Amino acid sequence: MSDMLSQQDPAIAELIEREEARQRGEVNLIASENIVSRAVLAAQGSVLTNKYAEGYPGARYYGGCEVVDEVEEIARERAKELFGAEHANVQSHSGTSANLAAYAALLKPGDKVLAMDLAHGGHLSHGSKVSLTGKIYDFRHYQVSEKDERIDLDQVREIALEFRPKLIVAGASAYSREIDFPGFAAIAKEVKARFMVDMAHIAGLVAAGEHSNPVPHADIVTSTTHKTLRGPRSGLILCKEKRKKKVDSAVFPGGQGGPLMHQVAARAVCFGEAKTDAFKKYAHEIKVNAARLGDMLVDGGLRLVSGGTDNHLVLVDLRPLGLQGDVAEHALGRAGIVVNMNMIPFDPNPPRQPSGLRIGTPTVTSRGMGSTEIERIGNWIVEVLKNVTNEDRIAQIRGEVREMSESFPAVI
Ligand code: DSN
Repeated sequence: MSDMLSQQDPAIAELIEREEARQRGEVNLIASENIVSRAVLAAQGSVLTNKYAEGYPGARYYGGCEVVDEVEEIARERAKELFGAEHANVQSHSGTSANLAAYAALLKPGDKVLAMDLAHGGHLSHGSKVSLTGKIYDFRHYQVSEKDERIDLDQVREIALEFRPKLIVAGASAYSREIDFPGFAAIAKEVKARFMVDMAHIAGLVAAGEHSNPVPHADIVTSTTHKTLRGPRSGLILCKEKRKKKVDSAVFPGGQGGPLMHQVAARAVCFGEAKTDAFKKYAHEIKVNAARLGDMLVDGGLRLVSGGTDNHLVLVDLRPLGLQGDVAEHALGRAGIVVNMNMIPFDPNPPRQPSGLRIGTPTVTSRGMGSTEIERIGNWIVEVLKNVTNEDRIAQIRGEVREMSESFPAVI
């Protein structure tokens, strides 16, 4: 914490210090979170925040953009190289903003879209009724199969043949299996639909070659940059050169004003980091840690949706222990283990008392935790979930969690 902030605004400085201490002393297993490097933090906290730069490099609506033009050019080039894309738009403020822009570039209001059901692992911005996306476009949803809780491309094809969507969307926020992008692309081609992938959760795995890359198969790929990709909170859109104009104008002026140039710079830093061998090793370890943690939870009597994981997360069915997600999330929270309750496919319970937990390993992996720590975390989770009313034992575990967690860096 800078002395300047502490002197000028002690209330906010103290809250930032408290949040740092919380992150240092807890085990964070939120699948969509991560910790960024000091270099990413430095770019975000830079004077680039002062600059208005509506438009794109070389075609701005403000003077004084010669430096930020270079920043954005570097960010775009690095994103293109990292994912093998012809064009990158690095201005979307978030993943949902990126999705809104992608839809606007491909669709007209009222057009039909086929995407994954939120209750089966999809995302709000994939046409939920409570999202603007579900109000503007006519969404229908595919689910995972009841048999193995995986995406069933036969079901996707069947719905697509009957519904005749203009766009098919693949991508999820609570799905633990590899997604078959060529399989989706073939269905889209058959029904003459466009194909879009939202790779927000798995972007870091894709960058490192730990998940197949959707870019060669999709018309547009959207992402966030702050999940497994480990950059600043922001969005990203990748597309072919021929869609560049529509995508760029859907972002600005279509849906946003001035880009956040400090965030654009932080994205550039993140894309640079994602090319390194150290990042590739981290992305591999995320998967190793998730698989190991999943095994431990199964050994402890829990069930994993689809029986396991191919990526950074496991979706846990709590019903074998007779628990609901809200109770489990709160008990683990009291022990310093941060997770989020989640619906499981075909969940008989409501979203606020769902049957599942979503558990991910990006943050603990970034902090340097490996098999030894994952085993301790797995044991703690099982013990807490079997003793959700034993506050003495939960408090003891809280102490053990803090001691282990504080021995790892909270900023990398
Ligand atoms: N909220 C994010 C997640 O947790 O998956 C997606 O936007």
